[in-house]
Amino acid sequence: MKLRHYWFIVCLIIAWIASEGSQEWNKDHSEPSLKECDERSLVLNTCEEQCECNNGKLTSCYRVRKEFTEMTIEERKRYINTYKLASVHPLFKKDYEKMVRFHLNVPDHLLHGTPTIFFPWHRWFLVEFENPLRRIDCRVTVPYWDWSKVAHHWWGESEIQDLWNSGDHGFGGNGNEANGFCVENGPFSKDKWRILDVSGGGCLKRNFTKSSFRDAEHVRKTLSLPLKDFFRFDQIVRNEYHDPTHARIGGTMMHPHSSLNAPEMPLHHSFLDKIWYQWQKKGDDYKYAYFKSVTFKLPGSEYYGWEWMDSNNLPGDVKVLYTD
Ligand SMILES: *[C@@H]1O[C@H](CO)[C@@H](O)[C@H](O)[C@H]1NC(C)=O
Ligand SMILES: [Cu+2]
Repeated sequence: MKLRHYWFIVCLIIAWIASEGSQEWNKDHSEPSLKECDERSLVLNTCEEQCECNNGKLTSCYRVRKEFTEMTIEERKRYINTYKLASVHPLFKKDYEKMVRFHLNVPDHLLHGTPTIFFPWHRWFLVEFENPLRRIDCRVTVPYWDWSKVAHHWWGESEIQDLWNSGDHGFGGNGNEANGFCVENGPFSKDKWRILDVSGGGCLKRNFTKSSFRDAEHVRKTLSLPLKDFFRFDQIVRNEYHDPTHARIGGTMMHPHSSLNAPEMPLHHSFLDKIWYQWQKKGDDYKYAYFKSVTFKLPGSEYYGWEWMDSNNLPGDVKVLYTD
């Protein structure tokens, strides 16, 4: 018996030395393979963040937000499935409900009626909303919907590219007037998905008003506004881009108390955030315009608006970029 124990311990020691040795060996051979990324080149990491190669390490990684209808079918399905999981699964639903409540608890006139918090509050919201989705699948970011590209036919549902397509890569179409404007097709149809009780419950509703949105030329002109016209810029985004989109989609998107529950809401606000991001890119004076003068915290958050001005360096070590 004793001898057997002795041999067992000897074997353990040999195994330990061998494993140490092989770890060393692995270390020696894995380092050069990391250095294979070209210095300063842009590389996607396993979470599909865009990183820079620095001394063989991936640093400065950005979440990449893309235009929904330009994403591959696979990416679109991934986003929708993750969103659905986040909004119904017991493990994640609490985070989702928290987000819906955030919106409920901020007076609408403060959030949308003045420049005071509109841009930074929604930028903060997008990251808060995106984080739980990324805990489910770290490749997921909140896409944006560029309605200006389809301004005169934004309500289309039949093309594979349409946001409102009824396939499992789309958001489903207009509501059915004969049935209280409930959406009856796609992944969010009334038999598959429900609005949270805190914001009214029931089916997702839409009641499209089929008139044009502002077009790409309009957005281009808005982006070309000079620094001194910040308030004009802000006003156009809120009054001519933000409000009409909620109103023309109608139904759940129409009312401040329910709109955060509409699956299309983050995509709409992601586009408005991109417009601010593009305007800010024109220079540091554009990037840091106005919000330093707002001295109270964003309602529902621990942050000041000015902490959300630089998408290269957001609170929580978050970096965001938008592709065109
Ligand atoms: C639905 O949309 C139509 C057309 O815009 C509008 O006239 C009507 O009032 C809306 N109905 C509801 C219940 O929102
Ligand atoms: Cu909104």
